[in-house]
Amino acid sequence: MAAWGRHFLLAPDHGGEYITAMTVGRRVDCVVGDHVVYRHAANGECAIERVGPRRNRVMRSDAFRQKIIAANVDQAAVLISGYPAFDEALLMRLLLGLTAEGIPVLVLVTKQDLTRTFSEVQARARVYEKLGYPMLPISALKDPDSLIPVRKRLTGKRTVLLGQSGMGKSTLLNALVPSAGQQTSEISEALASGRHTTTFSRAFLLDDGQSWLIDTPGFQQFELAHLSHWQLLHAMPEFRPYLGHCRFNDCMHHDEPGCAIRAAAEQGRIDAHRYRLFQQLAQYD
Ligand SMILES: Nc1nc2c(ncn2[C@@H]2O[C@H](COP(=O)(O)OP(=O)(O)O)[C@@H](O)[C@H]2O)c(=O)[nH]1
Ligand SMILES: [Mg+2]
Ligand SMILES: [Zn+2]
Repeated sequence: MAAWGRHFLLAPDHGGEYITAMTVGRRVDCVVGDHVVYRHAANGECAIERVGPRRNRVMRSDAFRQKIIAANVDQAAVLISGYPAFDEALLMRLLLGLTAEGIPVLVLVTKQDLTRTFSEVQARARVYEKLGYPMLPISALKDPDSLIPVRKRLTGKRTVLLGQSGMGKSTLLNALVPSAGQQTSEISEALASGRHTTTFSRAFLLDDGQSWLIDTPGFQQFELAHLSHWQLLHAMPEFRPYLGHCRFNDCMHHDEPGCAIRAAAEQGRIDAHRYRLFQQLAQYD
């Protein structure tokens, strides 16, 4: 249910109160959404012994380490706003990471009440909607009714909330789970035992009793060192029809002659800005 360093909050299968547990040893590593096996240790604490298989992972990585943010989710809600302006390269990396894991994405365009900046970001979000990422406009601060379609999308699912800092994630969470703030301070007390908490992930049950929202720390980076060039290419929905149609089998879709993807971008069949951003981020490989 919640993860703070090596401390975790577990919801036992048999029901009842949540319990706190720790991982011991370097080999056990778990995240919100995991299924785990735990045992009661002699000192009265609980220790996590094993982590079950994961059907998917929300994950970022650089050359040195991988960071799994959550596992076993049904979908991700990605927040973008016009003010502060969202970073489209970051959005793309997020969607690539999620799409590569087979996690469906819902794009929430926030702060609809800020009309001028909203219309700019919505125009850009329509590009993503055409690619198959459903988009909903919201104003968590000013218009509670805008959240009705969001609640519908969340029903019965485990949804991880993701977004760069400032997009309105906390505001949305507090609107959907009024007790979130209080629950968060309680859990940080229980898990951090007096230490100053900074970031942790936590799952909240919505009032309907059947939908889960996983809150995650905001971020300004989302690297994908764990994905191959092939995986990145296949996570771009608009590239798929053109893959295999380039002149050279080993085309990197950069400046090779006869590249079907570049031609599609030049002719406006693929969004040129996304093509350019892909060029930049695929340099990792
Ligand atoms: N006008 C407006 N401001 C919002 C809305 N949602 C969030 N904000 C503001 O945007 C800022 C960042 O919001 P916050 O929820 O803390 O973002 P987070 O960093 O993603 O958790 C705060 O000043 C919020 O009051 C909204 O729907 N409309
Ligand atoms: Mg926040
Ligand atoms: Zn090519």
